[in-house]
Amino acid sequence: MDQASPLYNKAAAHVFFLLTARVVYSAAFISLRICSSDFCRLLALAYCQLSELLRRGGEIGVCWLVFHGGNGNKNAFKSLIAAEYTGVQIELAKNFEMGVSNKTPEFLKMNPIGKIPVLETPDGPIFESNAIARYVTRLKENNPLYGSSLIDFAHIEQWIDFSSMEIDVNIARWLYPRVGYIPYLAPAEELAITSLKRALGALNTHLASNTYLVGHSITLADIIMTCNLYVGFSRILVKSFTSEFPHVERYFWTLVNQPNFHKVLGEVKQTDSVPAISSQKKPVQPKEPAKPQEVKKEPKQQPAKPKTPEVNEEEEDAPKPKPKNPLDLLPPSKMILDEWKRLYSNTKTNFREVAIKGFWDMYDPEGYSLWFCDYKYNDENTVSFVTLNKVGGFLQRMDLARKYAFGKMLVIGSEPPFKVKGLWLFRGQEIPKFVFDEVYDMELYDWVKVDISDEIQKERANAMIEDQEPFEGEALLDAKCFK
Ligand SMILES: N[C@@H](CCC(=O)N[C@@H](CS)C(=O)NCC(=O)O)C(=O)O
Repeated sequence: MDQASPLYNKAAAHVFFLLTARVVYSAAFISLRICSSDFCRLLALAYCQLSELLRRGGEIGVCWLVFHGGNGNKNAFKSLIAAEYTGVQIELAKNFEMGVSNKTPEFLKMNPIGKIPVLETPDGPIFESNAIARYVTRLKENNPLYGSSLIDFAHIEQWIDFSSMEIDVNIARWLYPRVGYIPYLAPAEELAITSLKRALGALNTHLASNTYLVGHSITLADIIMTCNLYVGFSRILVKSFTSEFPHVERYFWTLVNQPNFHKVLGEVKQTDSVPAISSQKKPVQPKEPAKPQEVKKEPKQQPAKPKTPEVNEEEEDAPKPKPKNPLDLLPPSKMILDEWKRLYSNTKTNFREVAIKGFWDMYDPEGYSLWFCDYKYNDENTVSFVTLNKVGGFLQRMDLARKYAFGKMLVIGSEPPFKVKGLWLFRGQEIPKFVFDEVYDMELYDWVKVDISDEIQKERANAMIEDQEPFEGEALLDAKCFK
């Protein structure tokens, strides 16, 4: 070890503390034996205390790096794994409590943004997990984790940035809205997945002819990349997604099973499902600002009017009856929507002759309208289960229109990008306003009213109700019904 390195200094300090502690302890022991006076006894006890302090000082010399932020997240794993490879001991801050300890003034002095992790070092605190991992790695002079040449060093830095900006960020953009950390937006998810696939594709190409990211052994870039992939594999990247990147899979499983990784990460298991979107709610719309109420000036002397006996307080405070849905005020229709839904569900054979014919027999073009919808961003439907989830989410959000609507949604194609098209029956002559207001997916589709006098359009509607395959010359990946 280089004599100028901080580790060398700490090791020397440790030996010094231990030797001094032993000498002081021996002095204390002898004093206790030979002195009988209270003064001597006191002196001996003071020696003992001092020796204990020095012994502790020696220990602190070993655990002189204090890590704040627990050891259960990928940002902590980076430096803990680097420490295993480097032979550095890191002490975890005792009784760390997320959301409490990282909000104290002492913590904010170490990291003004109040996020974890933070590493306390003899030379001051460090925040940002990559910076901490770099520091831990550089505690060892010529650490192979940092390569053996300037170009290796540059490539290690390159892959650390790539892993942070192209992999980690896009996993987070996909995962966080699904688990409710940030609002969910379908087009934002599409973009995250497309960007992640692009990054994983590039990584896969590199790993097709390289075991590790840089050179022929594990470097800090592998540690940081694996920690970022760990979040993906364990939370959202299911096997059917990762199998498109076989070299990334091989790389990931090889690394997480290295003893130094395993010590920190434990047994790693790939998730078998993409988390369902935790909140189906649209972000709350800001309410219109209340109009300032005119204050009527009462003549000063006029006594307060006694309450009329007919109106009691309870009645005044009673909630106003919910305004009726305007669709309930439409003239009655001869078409009973539930009857059609029952016919659709109960027809198992001769669908054309029974259900489709029944539909047109029941259909009331005055009371209802039919609409084709076509997803505007079909190019982004590159992942089958994400496309299916998207359609599933749309149908869930349509729940509020169940009394007034019936719908069929087709996911079309056997290869990505998949097309999403549908047919909807709505009460009234227009798509109800409350549906457009409440279901944000509506804006993601183009809507065209079906002209039922046009036999071609009518036949297209039939094919959709029937899940006819091939549909417009293509296989169906799935057909979902809203009823
Ligand atoms: N870029 C930072 C991210 C740190 C971060 O986001 N930490 C999260 C926990 S993993 C946190 O402390 N969140 C608490 C908060 O946002 O107040 C790093 O790599 O260290």
